[in-house]
Amino acid sequence: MQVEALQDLVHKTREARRKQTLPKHPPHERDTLIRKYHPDFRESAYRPIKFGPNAGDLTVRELACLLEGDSPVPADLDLTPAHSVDVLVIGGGGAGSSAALHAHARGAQVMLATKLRLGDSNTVMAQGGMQVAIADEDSPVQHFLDTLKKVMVEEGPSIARWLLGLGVLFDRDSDGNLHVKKGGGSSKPRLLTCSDYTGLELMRVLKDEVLNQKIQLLEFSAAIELLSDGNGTCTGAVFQDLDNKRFFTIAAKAVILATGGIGRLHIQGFPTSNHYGATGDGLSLAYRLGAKLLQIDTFQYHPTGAVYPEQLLGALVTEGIRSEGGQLVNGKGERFVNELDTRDVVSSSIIRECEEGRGVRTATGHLGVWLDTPLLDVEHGAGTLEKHFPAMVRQYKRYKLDITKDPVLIYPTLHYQNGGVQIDVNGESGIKNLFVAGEASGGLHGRNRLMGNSLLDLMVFGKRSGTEAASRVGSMPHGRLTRFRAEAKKNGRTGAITSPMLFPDYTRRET
Ligand code: MEZ
Repeated sequence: MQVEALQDLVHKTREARRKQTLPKHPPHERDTLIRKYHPDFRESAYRPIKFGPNAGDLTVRELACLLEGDSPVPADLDLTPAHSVDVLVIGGGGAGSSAALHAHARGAQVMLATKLRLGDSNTVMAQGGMQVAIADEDSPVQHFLDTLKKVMVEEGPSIARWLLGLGVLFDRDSDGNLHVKKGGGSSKPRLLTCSDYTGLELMRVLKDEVLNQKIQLLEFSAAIELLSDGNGTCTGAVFQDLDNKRFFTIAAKAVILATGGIGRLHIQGFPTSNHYGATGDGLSLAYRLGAKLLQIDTFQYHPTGAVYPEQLLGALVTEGIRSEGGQLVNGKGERFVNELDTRDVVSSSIIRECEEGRGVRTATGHLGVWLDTPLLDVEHGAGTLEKHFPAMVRQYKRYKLDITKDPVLIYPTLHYQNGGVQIDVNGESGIKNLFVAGEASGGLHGRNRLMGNSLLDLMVFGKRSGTEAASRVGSMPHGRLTRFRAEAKKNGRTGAITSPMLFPDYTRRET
């Protein structure tokens, strides 16, 4: 049956559902649910890493292969640097731009090199907002209780002031004050938003500022190996020019990895909300240099990824819609979870509904449940959805679907890598002069990141790593290739798989 024909039950049950309140899951039920349905608990998807700093740790098979992968750099490459800089930033998203701007502001000579174009990143895909404790009834302490790391929440308000000064157009209330919304799993409203274009607006402004400050920029230059002095200090990186495929090196007194997430590895076959370049490159690079990774067994599956139309498979349907009252409805027209429970609970509940036969199947075989979007206009007045979520309305309009009139079909989508490279309070990894900021770093959010904390994380740790990296002014030793290749060889892993992956493999295969 066509998806449109199955929507009827959502319209028919709306009035009865409006009065219904569903409690959040108590802790013991939550654990049972997650263990049974959350993809992080599918044992067959995991295996131990064979060698390197995390030898023996479990991670998903897709990532384990890349961490053990061989370097694509020819062993006899001439390492004479094409450029020598104080601070080399690898990655052109929010974390990289923030790091470059702060290092530049402290007088460092900065170069920002990125695989795609400046701004192509998961930052621009972040729709729902940035958590900052600025409301009267809120405080960084309260934010900390909802989160994990102290420096991140404490620096939120000053980061918001910095962004406002640069020109970010955050939403305001009718008195002109900054408007804050409440996100799922948060005890107070503290999401700063730019309707549902928050990350795009942040990136617009950061990108302008990187260009205004004339920070040296290398686009379409993919980092494929980090260099060291042979004694545990990072000294630069090897790149591949994606136009002519040539290798070249950049020597640096400090390197900041801001290479983003991992969604395009399509772990366990999941679709993703991530941008095309999100192939976890920074993890392989840092690992080969000896940096320890943290919590690489846990990933965030955002509850509401688009299922239909197929062209949007995996695209984010912002949590903001649930924060404003959008309800999740199964194929029988029933609600089945408190929509603002934590993301792991909501995603596990959706997967349960689908596995137990209460999902909705599209003509091409994809399963999902409904997100009752028209309910927002019913509850808050006609035009609410269009006014608060213009990006979402437009995303579907391109396919002739009107989400103000009809619900949308959704299923969890691979959204965020909870783990990553272990860093200290200034963003430095276990390798001297190698900093990591944003999604490539790990340990800040535990196993269940709150909505809106990633935009804050990348701004705060972009700033901290940029500031600290700019202070590393020691003499610059000549770079060497890592010894990881020898270790890979010892473990029989030469040549078959090279990493980083750089781009997802969407080669059409015969079935
Ligand atoms: O931080 C996020 O993941 C976020 C804001 C997502 C969203 O639903 O919009």
